[in-house]
Amino acid sequence: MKTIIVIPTYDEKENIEKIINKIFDVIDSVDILVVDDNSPDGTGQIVKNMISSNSRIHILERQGKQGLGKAYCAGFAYALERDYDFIMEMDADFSHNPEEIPNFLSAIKENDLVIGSRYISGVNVVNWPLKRLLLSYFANVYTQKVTGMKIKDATGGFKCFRADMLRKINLAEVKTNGYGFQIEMNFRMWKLGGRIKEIPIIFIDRIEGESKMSKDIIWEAVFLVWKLALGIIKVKKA
Ligand SMILES: Nc1nc2c(ncn2[C@@H]2O[C@H](COP(=O)(O)OP(=O)(O)OP(=O)(O)O)[C@@H](O)[C@H]2O)c(=O)[nH]1
Ligand SMILES: [Mg+2]
Repeated sequence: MKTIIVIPTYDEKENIEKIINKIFDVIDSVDILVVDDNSPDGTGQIVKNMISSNSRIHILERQGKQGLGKAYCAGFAYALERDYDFIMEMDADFSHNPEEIPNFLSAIKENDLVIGSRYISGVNVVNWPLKRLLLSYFANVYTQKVTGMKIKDATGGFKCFRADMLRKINLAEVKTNGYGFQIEMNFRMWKLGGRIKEIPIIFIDRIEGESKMSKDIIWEAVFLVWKLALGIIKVKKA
């Protein structure tokens, strides 16, 4: 079974080499794909230097910052073309702990989507300002209420997809680009009848590099859940 971990990056020069090395310390039987949007800080070059001595590392370079959703869709298309069985998502900024990757790979054996959840047993978030935590927590309550999806953490980006299910989604139709992208992908998998499992993770706020969170990303997600719930965005059904 072949697994690839897709890591989108924009200006992650402080983190990218460390996170790749840490992932391989934990598990050496995976490939890593960095999707870099031509980061001005040279993140792409750091990855290319690493590729010269490790064939498990890959890079997809895009012309400029086009948002997280588009980066992920490009990364998924790359992985699906190359026949990986499992496709993981993960941030570059150490908010997602590589030590938890084996838990995803174990749970995906019997599921189609495994979601790392901050809100299964209490609130497992370290170092986030209260404002950011409340935003995330209530965004998830709101998403559950409006869409009816029983997912406690629908906005997180530490996930693993079974490629055969991901293939059923037309990636060109995926609309959302900010953190609503995660909600939209979960919704599409749910409507396809995918087996979805949440496993607990501990989320740690980034220590190095800068956040790309913005008001636009929040508003996009606020409207997205209604568009999904009301069928304004059409998704394939099982
Ligand atoms: N390729 C690409 N990667 C992006 C883009 N925006 C964010 N990323 C990456 O996506 C991951 C998540 O972005 P973050 O900035 O950490 O977003 P966040 O987790 O919501 O916010 P903070 O953790 O508070 O910074 C990181 O690895 C970013 O480098 C983008 O437009 N293109
Ligand atoms: Mg982050």
